[in-house]
Amino acid sequence: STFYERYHTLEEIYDWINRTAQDNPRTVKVILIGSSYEKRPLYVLKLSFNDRPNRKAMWIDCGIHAREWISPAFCMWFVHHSLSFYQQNSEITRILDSMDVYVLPVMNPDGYKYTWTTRRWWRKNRSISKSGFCVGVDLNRNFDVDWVKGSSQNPCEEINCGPFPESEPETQAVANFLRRHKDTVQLYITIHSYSQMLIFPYSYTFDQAENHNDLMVQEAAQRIKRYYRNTYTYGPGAAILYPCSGGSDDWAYKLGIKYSFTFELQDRGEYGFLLPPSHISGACNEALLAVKTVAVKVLEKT
Ligand code: 0X9
Ligand code: ZN
Repeated sequence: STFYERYHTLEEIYDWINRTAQDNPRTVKVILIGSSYEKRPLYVLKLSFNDRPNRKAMWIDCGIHAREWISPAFCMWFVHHSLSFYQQNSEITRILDSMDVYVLPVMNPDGYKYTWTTRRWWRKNRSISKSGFCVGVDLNRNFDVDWVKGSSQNPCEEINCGPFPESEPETQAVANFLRRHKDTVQLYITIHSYSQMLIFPYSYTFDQAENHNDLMVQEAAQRIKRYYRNTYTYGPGAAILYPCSGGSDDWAYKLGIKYSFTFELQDRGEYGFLLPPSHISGACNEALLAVKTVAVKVLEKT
C-alpha cells in the first residue's frame, strides 16, 4: 500500500505537513493557528495555486474527534490529490484556480495521540476539568452556538461541551482563524466518521436553513452511488442524525459561511471507527468526489 493508504501517527503527520510544504514551496504554506491543551501545534496547510486578487477560499478540518482515524487520513488524501492532479483533473483544477484551500489535518492532536498510545476509543480533547476528576471536552460541542442543548456539562461524559463556549484552545484557534477569514471563506467542511452522511445546518434546531435547497447535496450523493456504489444520506443534522448544539458546522454557518457541511465517511457500522487501512482509498475517493461536487457548486452559485 502507498503512504496515503495507511494510518499515521501524529509525529508522522507533523513530518508530512512539513515535507509537503517544503516540496511545494510555491503552492503550499504552513500556518500555525494555535496550540492544543497539551501545547501541540495546530498547523493549517494553505494551498494557493495563483495570486489573483479577491480570491475566495474553502476550509476543511479533520480529526476533531480523536478515534475517527479516517478523518486525518482524508485531509492528507485531499492535499495529495490536489497537488498531484492540479491541471489534470478538471474539477480540482477549477476549484484550485478560483479558491485557496485551508486544510487542518488534525484539530485534536492530543486526543489523536492518546488513541495511538492509550485508548483507541477516545473521542474528546485532553483538557482536565476544574474538579480534576475527568478529562476531555467534545470539541464538536464547544463552539458558540446555542451552547449546552443536546450535549452534557458533565466533564465525565463523551459529549461534554466544556465549562463555557470556546473554552478549549483547539476551538478558539479554529474559531479565531475563521472569524479573521470569514470574508473570503465561502465553504466550510468538517470531516468525521462514521455513518456515510452529508450533513448540513442546522443541528441545534429543527428550523430550516435559509438556503436549504442549495445545501441539499443530492448530486454529491448520487455521484458517489454511481461511481462507487455506496449510499450516503444527506440532510440537516437535527433531522437526519440528532439535535445538538455547539457544533462547528452550525457555528461556521452562523458566522456567515453559507455553505457548511459535516461529512461522515465510511463505513455504516461494520468496522465503525476501526475502518481497516485497505478501505482508506475507497473511503477517501468517494469523500473527495463529494468535496469536489460541493466546491464546484459553490463556485457556480457565488
Ligand atoms: O455528533 C457529532 O459531533 C458528529 N457525529 S460523530 O459520530 N462523528 O460524533 C455529527 C455532527 C453533526 N453536526 C452537528 N451536530 N452540529
Ligand atoms: Zn466525529
